[in-house]
Amino acid sequence: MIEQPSANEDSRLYSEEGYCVQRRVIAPSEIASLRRSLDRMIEELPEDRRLESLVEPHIHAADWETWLELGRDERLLSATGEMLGCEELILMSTHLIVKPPGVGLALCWHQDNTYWPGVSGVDVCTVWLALDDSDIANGCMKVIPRTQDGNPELEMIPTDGGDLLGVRVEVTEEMESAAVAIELEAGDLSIHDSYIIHGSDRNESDRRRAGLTLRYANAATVKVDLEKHGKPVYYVGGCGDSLVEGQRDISGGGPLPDDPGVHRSRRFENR
Ligand SMILES: O=C(O)CCC(=O)C(=O)O
Repeated sequence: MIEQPSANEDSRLYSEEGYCVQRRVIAPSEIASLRRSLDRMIEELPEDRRLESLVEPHIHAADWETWLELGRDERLLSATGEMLGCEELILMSTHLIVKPPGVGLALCWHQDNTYWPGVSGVDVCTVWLALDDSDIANGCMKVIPRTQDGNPELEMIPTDGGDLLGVRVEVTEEMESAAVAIELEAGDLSIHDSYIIHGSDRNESDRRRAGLTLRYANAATVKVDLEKHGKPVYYVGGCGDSLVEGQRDISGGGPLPDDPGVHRSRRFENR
């Protein structure tokens, strides 16, 4: 289990090691409410539907506003802005990764940035917010520190199946032995660089493991081709200088739009 670093160490950890952890960011009552929303979502799905890939709840959930509102939450934005060293942020996507007890799938070692068509730029990170306690037994995320160095784009190799993503990157035993398990309590979050190698094991425990990923980028340095991206990009924080035509401006806490925007992603499709 990793120790809580002091607040002013987070940026150094993020820029050197490629990740950081922040504890008790979202209050237990708010987590309980998000969990209720998730549970309602799950109740609506066919019983045999896998839960590891509930994509874009901020677009597809019946109460999408809840998840979009979270995407522009000041606590998440200030933590993210600090790590990326910027004031203007866009939210590119969200993804609920729910590993049911006993059967939750593994995610093989992979990078994030290489998955996202239409995203150009390196100042991109993922906030991983724990909705359930997440630990080694129920398949918490693991990262291999410093593998983001130089933003390498590693080859994606097809897996034999039985995992969530169906692809992996090559990792030596030595690299794997340096992996850090990111154990979080519900309400804690981690932030990882989009090039760091990360993954997670199956959930062999009798406890669910649910986390929400939010993919943020520096609006000033990262360009997103909306056509290729296939879903809305939300401008969530900043003075507006880098707001691009086609992005949806929800910065500043005003009312959310009436609908989540035009998108081609199918409801809770597999990633
Ligand atoms: O939830 C996990 O186990 C892994 C998360 C992940 O791969 C990601 O955030 O890209």
